[in-house]
Amino acid sequence: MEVEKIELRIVEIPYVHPFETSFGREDKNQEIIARVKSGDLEGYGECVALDKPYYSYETVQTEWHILQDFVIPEIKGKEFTAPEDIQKIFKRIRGHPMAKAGIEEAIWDLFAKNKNISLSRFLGGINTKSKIDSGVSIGIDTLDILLHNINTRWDEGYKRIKIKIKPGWDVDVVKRIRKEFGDIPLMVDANAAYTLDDIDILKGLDSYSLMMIEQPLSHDDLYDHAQLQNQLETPVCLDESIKSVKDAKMALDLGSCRIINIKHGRVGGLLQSKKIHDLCLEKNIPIWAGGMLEFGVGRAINIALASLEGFCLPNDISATDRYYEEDITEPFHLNADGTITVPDKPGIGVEVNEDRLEKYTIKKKWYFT
Ligand code: OSB
Ligand code: MG
Repeated sequence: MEVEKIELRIVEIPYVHPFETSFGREDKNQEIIARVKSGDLEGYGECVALDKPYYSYETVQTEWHILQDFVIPEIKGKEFTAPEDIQKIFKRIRGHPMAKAGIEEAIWDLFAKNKNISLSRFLGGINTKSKIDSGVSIGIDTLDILLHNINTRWDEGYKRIKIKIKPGWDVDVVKRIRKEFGDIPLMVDANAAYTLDDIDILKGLDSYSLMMIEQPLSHDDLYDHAQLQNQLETPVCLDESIKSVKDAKMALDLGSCRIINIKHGRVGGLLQSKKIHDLCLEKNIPIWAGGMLEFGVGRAINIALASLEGFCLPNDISATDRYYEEDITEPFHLNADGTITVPDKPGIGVEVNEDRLEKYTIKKKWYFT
């Protein structure tokens, strides 16, 4: 297949509630939506970097630059026999996984639509699940609002609760949640806010039967995490630190974690995600899909990924109404059993609504027209 046209858009949608992590509080999200065309077919991808370089060095602006100036010119006129062919173009571009992922995923979508099968089936064949387990990630807030939010989400049926922590908002908060909600499946995510000097705090979390502690130490570290995991009963789960299959291998060999969170954007797309999935399945390492507060396109891609058999823990993939009042695709709903249904229509399996896409677009450009 030849990609005849590509469109990039920066789309901005306000959150239903501000979302606060250890790196800050935000009230809206910006994503790049990539659209690739071949004949009558359209494939969609979503670049998931935030607009500030706090979670990762990439931002919406760096994604645009990398795609426009280095990736898109290389795609022009190329014949693709499979989505994997894009890797040749990516090879000499160092880093920038989220930029790469958005365009790679649009090409996967295009191929799946061309084969008339869902992205889930295209990625995982017959072993894929028809529903994925849904968890919810709850931001930092006042204690009252936090407890209220947990109560609401638990009632809605989410299979596990994740709260964000940071120094000064950790052990006491967890203690209080255990007191109010008993033995619910609970985990914490520090987004790299601690160092080994905080070992006593991290050990303090150990007595609350948490499912895992996500990314307690530096975003680029594997070594200190290994020292930490050695001293904790609770599994460490790595998010920011795993940017490639190689990182996953090193982390597992070093004993830096016992669980891995896979984000399609963070690791450079679906091929890399699948490779990490395959590695973890072989080594019996539990994995789940992390989220970047995606819009409908990115969420659909995340759901397809999480339908692979190795994803055995609840994912950070919640219903659309937990993030946005209105989205660029039809909303995803939470089923009564705490799952989200994997679309079975071709490709990502949801439609992009042109009017709403236009409504929330703040910049757009077509290439090769
Ligand atoms: O660390 O998992 C994270 C959101 C933005 C950036 C980083 C993270 C998150 C979340 C939200 O936790 C997950 C979701 O999309 O529901
Ligand atoms: Mg995280």
